[in-house]
Amino acid sequence: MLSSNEYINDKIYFAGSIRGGRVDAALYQRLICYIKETDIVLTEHIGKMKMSLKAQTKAIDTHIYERDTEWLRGCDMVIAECTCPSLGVGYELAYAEAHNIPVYIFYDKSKSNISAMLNGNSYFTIIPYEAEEEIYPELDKILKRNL
Ligand code: 6K6
Repeated sequence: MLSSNEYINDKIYFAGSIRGGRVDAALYQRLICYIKETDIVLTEHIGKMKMSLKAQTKAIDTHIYERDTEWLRGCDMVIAECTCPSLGVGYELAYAEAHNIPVYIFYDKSKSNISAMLNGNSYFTIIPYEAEEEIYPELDKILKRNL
């Protein structure tokens, strides 16, 4: 097993719905907290409970797009929670695929159906779950903890 100071931190791009709906924001926050125990989450803001969902100016959205796509190009993997459908997350997953970044997609199969455009694409690792507790051991495997 690697000791904590031997662990190589991965840069994780955590993707979750923002303007697609914030129903799972508290879950995103817990998952981000868990990943941060050993790794670096570039997108901590996804778990913020107080986030304005109002339309922004084109200039602000351009800044968000440019910063997020730069982070996507530079990350080690994308971990997405896709129970709440989001156009932005869908775009990010395709962007990551186009840049050969590994993508892991979680969704609660008792609450939603995953898009065929994700489920049908063998590039993506899709991890359906029914209870939140099932997610954490899967994250341990993805993050290569307990080697
Ligand atoms: C403030 C007010 C409204 O929006 C903001 C800030 N918005 C965003 N900040 C950072 N990343 C964003 C923002 N909006 C979308 N994203 C990216 O798209 C995130 O990385 C999410 O994974 C994804 C969510 O897309 P939508 O379509 O659900 O917003």
